[in-house]
Formats: sequence, structure tokens, C-alpha cells
Amino acid sequence: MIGALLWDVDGTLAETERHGHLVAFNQAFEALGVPWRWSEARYGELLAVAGGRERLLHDMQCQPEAPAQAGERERLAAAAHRLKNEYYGAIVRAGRLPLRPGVAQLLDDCASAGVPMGIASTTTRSNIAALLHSHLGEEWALRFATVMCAEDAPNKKPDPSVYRLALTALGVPAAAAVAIEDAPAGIEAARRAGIAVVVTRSHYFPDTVDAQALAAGPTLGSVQGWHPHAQPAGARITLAQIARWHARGQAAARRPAER
Ligand code: XBP
Repeated sequence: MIGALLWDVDGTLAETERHGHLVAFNQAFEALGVPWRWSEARYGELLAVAGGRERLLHDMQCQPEAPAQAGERERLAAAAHRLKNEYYGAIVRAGRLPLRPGVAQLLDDCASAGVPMGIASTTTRSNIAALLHSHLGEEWALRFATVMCAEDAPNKKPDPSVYRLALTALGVPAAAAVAIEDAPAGIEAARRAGIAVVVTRSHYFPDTVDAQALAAGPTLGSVQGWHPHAQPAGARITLAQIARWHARGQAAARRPAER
């Protein structure tokens, strides 16, 4: 069995980017009188920049109507980001961001097997709390041995610090842990921390290919479309399946010449 399972949040636990953060950003722009909006496609491009505030500052570099002064931009980005997170919380509480298929079951697998879980995300703590409170109830934090987020690791993915902090908090060696990620930056962050990755592709990252991933597939809710194959007996990706992929990865690492 694996030593710990580490969860990315946005795109992995739920499709929070398309239906949550993007919608909330545009609501915040409207409320603050910001004269531009982000399309679904433009937001996809901007996801190359981790962190909502950093994303907005990056976008302002090519917005003709953005404030000219750096200080004004910073103030606008901070205000819009704060408001965006409030709107995001409201979207979550309205039940508009379901967990992705197979997530709740995999959380339960870990609880039943006594495998500690952690969160390793570049999003703001209040966003994680809102999402998980809405799905797992008031005591959601008890389900996780550690929750590491933007406030803990200001250097965002692909920097590995959020994963390193989570490992230290868990007291588990990197080689014993598995991360679940959807985006290239997150995969890189986990890998740089020495953690093997299972890739669950998402709305904005439908083509993520990673030769070194333990496995990659479209959804934890089905065994279809995974490479390497998941055992066809199950209807979804189970903890036992992840442990099999991990054992296979460990064995391959011990036989480098055969890889
Ligand atoms: C995803 C992110 C975040 C969210 C927005 O983090 O990069 O910036 O898009 O959240 P992850 P904030 O995939 O690591 O969960 O506005 O709070 O930054």
C-alpha cells in the first residue's frame, strides 16, 4: 500500500476553473467596473500562470485599458482577487461545483485503508475550505493529514515547495507518496518533489501527456481510457489500482536498464 495520497484541487477534485474561478473573476470585473471580461478560451491560456492574482497581473500586461502604474495594477489585482474569491465561495455554496466522478469514492478508499491524505494546491485556503466544506461537511479538515496551499507556499507550482511542505507535514518519504494532478505545472511540481503522479485529465488540460506519470486517464470515475490499463474489473480508479501502479513504478525504478 502507498504511504500517502496527495490531492491537487483545481481541475482535479472538481472542475473549479471553468465553472468557478472564471465565472467569479468576470463577476468581480463587473462589480469593480473593470472594462474587460475573460472568455473561456482566454482563461485557458491564462492558466499557464499559477495563482489568480498573478494571472490577473499577467493579463493586464496586454490589456489596453489596464491602469498604467504598477502600484495601481497591484491594488486592482488584489481587490479583484479578493472579490473573486468571495464570488467563488458563493458559487461553491450554491452547489454548482460538484466533485469530479470517482473523487468521493477514492477519498473513502483512503479513509477505509488508513492511508493519510494531503492537499497540495496553489489556490487560496478559503477556496479549498469552501469547496471541501460543501462536499465533506464541517469536519472536512479531519479527513486530511495536511492542507498546504497558496498561503503556505507563495512560490507556486511548478515550484515543488507546496509538495515538499506537504511531505514534511505528513512525515512520509516522497517515494512512498502518490500525487493526483491534472495540469502540467502541477505534475512538474510533484515530480520535482520526487513524488510519482497519477494524471486525471480535466476540461482545460484534456491532452496532458506525461511519459513519466504512473498512469494517465480521463477521469477517476471510470477505468476506461487509462494508460497503463486499469484492471477492468472495477468501475472506477480505486486506491488498490493506484497502489498497483505505484508498485509497478517502484519496480521499474529499481530496474533502470529495462525501462
Ligand atoms: C490552481 C491555481 C489557482 C486557481 C485560482 O491551483 O493556479 O490559482 O486557478 O485560485 P491548483 P486563486 O491546481 O494547484 O489547485 O485565485 O486562489 O489563486
